[in-house]
Amino acid sequence: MKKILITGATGQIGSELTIALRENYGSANVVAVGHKKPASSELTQFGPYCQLDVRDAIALHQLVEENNCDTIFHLAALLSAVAEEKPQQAWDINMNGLINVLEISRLHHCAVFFPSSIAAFGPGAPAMDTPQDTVQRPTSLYGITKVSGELLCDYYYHRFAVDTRGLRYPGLVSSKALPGGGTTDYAVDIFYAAIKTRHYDCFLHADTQLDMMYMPDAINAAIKLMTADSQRLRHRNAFNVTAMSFTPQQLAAEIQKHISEFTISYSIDPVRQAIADSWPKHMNDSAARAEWDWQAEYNLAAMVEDMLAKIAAKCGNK
Ligand code: AKB
Repeated sequence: MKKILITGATGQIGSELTIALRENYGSANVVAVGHKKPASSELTQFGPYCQLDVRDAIALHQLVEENNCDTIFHLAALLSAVAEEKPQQAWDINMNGLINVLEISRLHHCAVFFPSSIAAFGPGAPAMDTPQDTVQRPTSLYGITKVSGELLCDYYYHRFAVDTRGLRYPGLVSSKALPGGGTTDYAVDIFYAAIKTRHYDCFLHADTQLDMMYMPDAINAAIKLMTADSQRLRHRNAFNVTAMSFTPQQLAAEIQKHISEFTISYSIDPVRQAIADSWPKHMNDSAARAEWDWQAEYNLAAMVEDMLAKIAAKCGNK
């Protein structure tokens, strides 16, 4: 990776991955792309930033050509809950954005990173120890775009030799950018509530178990996969990766070890609950471990400790 373009750079993964890539590959060599003006100057101050819509194939093409990019991290997408509100728009952004990136990569010989998700599985897949290769019949629109994206990336690899690689991320917990419109967002919101009001009203049931990962591990996984020896990759796209698996009740209990007065209540959002109930509780990520030595650093306790310190500092509550 010498010259990198990253779409969705203002999003939850993008805002941290851009910084990490700039640290590793040089600020001038990472072109950040977002559909809006970034909330903080961090993305624009230290390297190139371009505002464009990933559905604009001509503008995207021009940018890749002008910058002579050899790698694209394509993160721009609508997440699960918002995709249920706007299914047509989600299909348009998630699928047309991806095919634009793949076409440009075919023409310019770029490698492509595509983040899939636990959402690529549906109720027919085993919820525990979900295998790398199993039935994928997702019931959410977001999940349908993710499984279609996995297949499209496989197609571009087999048909046109585009070096596509991807991960099935679990819910991601991060201290920087807020997630927007996801089903696993509760696992971030809860920290702000714990710091600010000592109470959180959760939109998922107390015992809804889902796979999760702390953002430093998610960033590390993306870079590690993109720099892995291609000879070892049997799966390439859509590797299951996980770090921990917990319920809202278990997360709240871990937070209470640090903030004893913290309380949690539950007001269920039926749309997000139905989505969560259709997803794996715990994926098997042995293929990622075997093919590119994937290993998470953060477990629940380490993640909670770090998140509380970072969110407290962010909220001026040091
Ligand atoms: C979402 O909740 O939509 C995402 C995901 C699990 O892909 N965080």
